Amino acid sequence: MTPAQKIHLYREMVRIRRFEQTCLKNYTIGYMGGFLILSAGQEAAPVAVRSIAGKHDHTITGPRGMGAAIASGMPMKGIMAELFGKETGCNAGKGGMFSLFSPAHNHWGCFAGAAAQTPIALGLSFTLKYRRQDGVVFCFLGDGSVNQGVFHETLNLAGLFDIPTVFIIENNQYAMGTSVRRGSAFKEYLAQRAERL
Ligand SMILES: Cc1ncc(C[n+]2csc(CCOP(=O)(O)OP(=O)(O)O)c2C)c(N)n1
Ligand SMILES: [Mg+2]
Repeated sequence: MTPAQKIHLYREMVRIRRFEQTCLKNYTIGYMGGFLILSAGQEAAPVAVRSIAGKHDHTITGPRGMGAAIASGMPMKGIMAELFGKETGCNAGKGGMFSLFSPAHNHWGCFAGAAAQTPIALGLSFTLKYRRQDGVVFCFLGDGSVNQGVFHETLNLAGLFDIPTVFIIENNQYAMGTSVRRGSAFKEYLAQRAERL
């Protein structure tokens, strides 16, 4: 990477951090309602993915997905307005945190149920393959979400029908209060779950 490219990636990460800090400030004093799920320390993951994604590629996330929405190029004003429940929000202020999506930016949003985004990612990938369209789907999920049954069903179907989807496990070591060591039978690395497919 050139220095200019590195600075661009760093700027993107700082942009996410500053945006989230502003949200936190407004949320704490009660100006912003609903849910607010932040990603401090995890900004590099969506920025890195978007930096390698092509214009036909897609992203989709779990609840901790503000960074991916911002990194997709969705305007920050629309995201902020959504979080404030305003009509000018990216989903007309109807869903807040879990409605940060924009088909125009190939970003399909944050899903609240643990691993709920994984079968949807597979459906998106299947659509691309079925229509013979270019592009791949990058699906983010947390270390705890890896243990959800629906993720296993998703992996099985991806393997069975040869549907290419890139799953990115953001392992921040905890699923709420449960450490990954206590919650996962796979002790070395979580991607082991998909290796036989
Ligand atoms: C199906 C389902 N069960 C339980 C919850 C409650 N819940 C919210 S966040 C969370 C932990 C998620 O952990 P992880 O996947 O590691 O993501 P992180 O919060 O660390 O980013 C749980 C269990 C949920 N959202 N969905
Ligand atoms: Mg986690």
